[in-house]
Amino acid sequence: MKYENNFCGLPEEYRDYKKSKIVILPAPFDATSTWIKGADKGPAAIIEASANMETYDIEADCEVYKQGIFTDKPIKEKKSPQIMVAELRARVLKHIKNKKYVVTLGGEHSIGAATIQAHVESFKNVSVLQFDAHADLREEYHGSKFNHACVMARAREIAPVVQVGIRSADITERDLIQKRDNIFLAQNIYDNSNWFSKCLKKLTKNVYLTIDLDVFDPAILPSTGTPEPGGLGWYPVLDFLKLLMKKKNVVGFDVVELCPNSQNKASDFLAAKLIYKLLSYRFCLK
Ligand SMILES: [Mn+2]
Repeated sequence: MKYENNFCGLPEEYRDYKKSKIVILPAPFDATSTWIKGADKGPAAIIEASANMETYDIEADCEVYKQGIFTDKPIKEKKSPQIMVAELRARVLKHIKNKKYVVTLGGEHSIGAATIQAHVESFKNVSVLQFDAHADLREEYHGSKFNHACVMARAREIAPVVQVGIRSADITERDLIQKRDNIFLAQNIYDNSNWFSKCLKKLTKNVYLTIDLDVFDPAILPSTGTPEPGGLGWYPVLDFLKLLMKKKNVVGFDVVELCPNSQNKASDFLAAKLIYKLLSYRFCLK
């Protein structure tokens, strides 16, 4: 695909590795998803949509691409989650060592095992903030600890985890969901901002952000593996993320579970814009 290696379709001077502060890392992995397949097409669809996006952000009053955005080659591993996690983790660690701000594009959520680990290892005192319709707290799923449905169970072993937008779970997750006060259910937050400061208080100074796009309402983001009704809206999510970027040091993030539909590109565009907005907030807001 034409745009595969150029997020935002930037001219050469703004996508040189050495000069770039930001790295976009495509991780087109989809081996464990259970219903609608196609998350492996997500990164290319996001990158293609991004090339058709206007690159001045009105809200942040800036052109964040001028910080330099290098788009890396996609992670090749397609079958085994363990090998993919090892490869992706190594790639993320390399970029962090080179002082890059890493944004990973999924792929299914199992890629989070690698990105979360790499950031928790590289920065002190990191907490993980997950936006998702699903808690992903299963100890094991379909015989694997690396399944997308277990990604937050793995994260909890190495860092505090705060979860936002959850509205679907398995009975085996019931106790964890009821016991934890670090979960902000969609039913309680979809129409208000009362949770913003409570949520920020649960996080440490350094935060790794993982966004499963199914956190959004399927009315605005239908192209995902499991489109759960009752999701969050565009502006409430942005309002919170803007505040998060101001108050915390968000050390990196990933955006996962786009399952593109060739007939409707709105979801692809939303994902691209969300990433660009997050970068604008991170690098331009004072
Ligand atoms: Mn999910």
